[in-house]
Parts: sequence; C-alpha cells; structure tokens
Amino acid sequence: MGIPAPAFRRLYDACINSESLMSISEVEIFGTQLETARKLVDSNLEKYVQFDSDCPQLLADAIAYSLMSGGKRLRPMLVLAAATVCGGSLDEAMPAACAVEMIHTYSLIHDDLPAMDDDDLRRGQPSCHIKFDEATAILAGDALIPLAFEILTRDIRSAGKAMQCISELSQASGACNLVGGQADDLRLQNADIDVPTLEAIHRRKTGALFTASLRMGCFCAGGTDAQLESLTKYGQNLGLAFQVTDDLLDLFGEEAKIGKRVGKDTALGKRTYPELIGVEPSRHLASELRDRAIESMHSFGDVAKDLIRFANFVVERNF
Ligand code: GRG
Repeated sequence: MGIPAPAFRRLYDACINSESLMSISEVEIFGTQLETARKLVDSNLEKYVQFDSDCPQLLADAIAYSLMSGGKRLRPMLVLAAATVCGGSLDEAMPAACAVEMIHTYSLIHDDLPAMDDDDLRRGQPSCHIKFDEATAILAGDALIPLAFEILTRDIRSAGKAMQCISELSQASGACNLVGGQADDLRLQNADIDVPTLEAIHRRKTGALFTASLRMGCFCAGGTDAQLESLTKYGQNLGLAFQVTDDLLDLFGEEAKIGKRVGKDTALGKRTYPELIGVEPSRHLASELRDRAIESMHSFGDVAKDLIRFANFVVERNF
C-alpha cells in the first residue's frame, strides 16, 4: 500500500484505534474505494460549477469555495452504491449524486449563518459567510438549490427517472424534511425535549437526504420495488446512526479531524443523544441502528458489501 490519502488515513486511524468490525484489509479496500469515489464525484462537481459570464464572479467563487472544500461526499457515495447494487452504472447515477451534494452543501452554508448555528468553521476552513460575506453566502446557498434540480432535469437521460429523482429530492429537502427539521432544531434549542422529538428532528434534518440518496440511486438504475424498500430501510437506520455518531463526535471528536467546532451543540443548547440517554447507551444505539441497516442489505447478497462497509464506517468514523 502506498502513502494513504488524507480521508483514507483518517478512516484507517478510526478503524485501527477502535474496536472496529472491519478488518484492516477491509479498511484498506474501503478506504481506496472511498478515495476513488470521492475523486470521481469531485471531478463531476467541478464541471457543474463552471458558470457563464452572467454569473457574478464573487457568487461563482463562493459557490465553488463551499462545494469544492473537501466534504466526505457520503450522500453521493450512497447514490452511486445504491445504483450499483441495483445493477445500474455510475454514469447514469452521477447527476443525482452531484445534485444531492449541492443540496447538502447549500444546507451547510445556510446552517453556518449567524441567524442559524453561527459557525465560523466548516470542513476545516472558514465558513462561506466568513470567507466572503453574509449576503454572498446566502446567495451561494440559494443558487445551489436550482442548480441541483437543473442537473436532474437535464442530465438524467430518461425523463421518467428524472421525474422520480426530482420528486424524491424536492420532498427530502422541503418543509416536511430538511427545512422542517432545521426549523424545529432551531425552535427547540434549550427546550426540554424527549427522545422521540429528537429523533423526529434528525429523521428530517439528516436522515431524509441519506434515504433520498439511496432511493435516487435505485431510481437511476431502474431498481425493483423490493430493492427500493430495502434501501429505504437501510437509509432510515443509517441516517439516525450517522446522527447519533455526530452527537458523540461533538462531545469527543477532535476539531482538526472533524473540521468544525467541538462542543458546539451543547453551547447552543441543542439536545443530543448522549445528553438525553447517556454516552454508552448512545454508542449502543448507534451500533444497533448500524446492525439494522446492514440487516436490510442481506437480500442483495454479496453485491451489497460496499453498503455494509459504509454502515460500519459511519459509526466508526472519527471525522
Ligand atoms: C439550513 C435548511 C437548512 C438545513 C441545515 C445540514 C444541517 C441542516 C445542519 C448542519 C448541522 C449538522 C451538524 C447536522 C447534522 C449532520 C450533518 C448534516 C453533518 C454534516 O454532514 P457531513 O458530515 O459533512 O456529511 P461533509 O462536510 O463531510 O459533507
């Protein structure tokens, strides 16, 4: 093995430092796949942010700054992996992979704004409104939303599949999911909430985009209803496992590794799983949700290996 690329290095550290369910060779394989997929997604995203001269340079720079600033590309990877397990190609799923990353990036830009979570650091770099200014950051986020739907409309070759993806992504990012989850997250800061309320926030704020990524991959590949149902279950459990892990990282993570401020949730009065149910029960819950996600992959057989590795990675990551 050569010198590991940064994301691979961090994955490798994460797995050998913990009681990993992945063997070292599995980590090596998955790490290489992660890097390869990330580069492929990045090169496609890069093409989508070449605007013509009607787009003001400052706006184009802010969009490219946030989109190309080294995200893990987990949602695009889910799109591509779901398409693969359903027998489709990476090419036909790539527009959906890029579109979901654009929606995710817009949500991060807006989430970092002073009116929301007021964060000055994102992906290890100054947040968009710190690097540029608040108005430019709002507009950069705004511009990513129609761009995502433009790509789905134009670049998914079958009109039927394009419609399925547009419907899926618009629902997952709308008032009853991403935006609604965010609204409740802000509204309920410092409130005395219970576990079902916390779960409902995360299901909408985080889980919906994970699930939509998998479902879009399935649509692009022309998957069956049974495949769609299994991928949906996987996404719902994985989305929550991701969030419980994120809460633990907010407590125990290292700023340099996770690329954002540690302890921010508590400082903002946000309720987290460790706070509501305790640290060890949170770790246990994350593993249980991961196991449930993996269980729904069994019907796919060997071809679902990547999604199983992915689920292990989500709860074992340290970034
Ligand atoms: C502004 C409508 C709107 C929504 C914002 C995304 C979001 C909702 C809030 C971000 C705060 C947060 C910590 C959410 C929990 C999970 C999450 C989305 C983490 C970031 O996703 P990663 O780890 O990020 O995939 P990268 O940088 O790797 O893309």
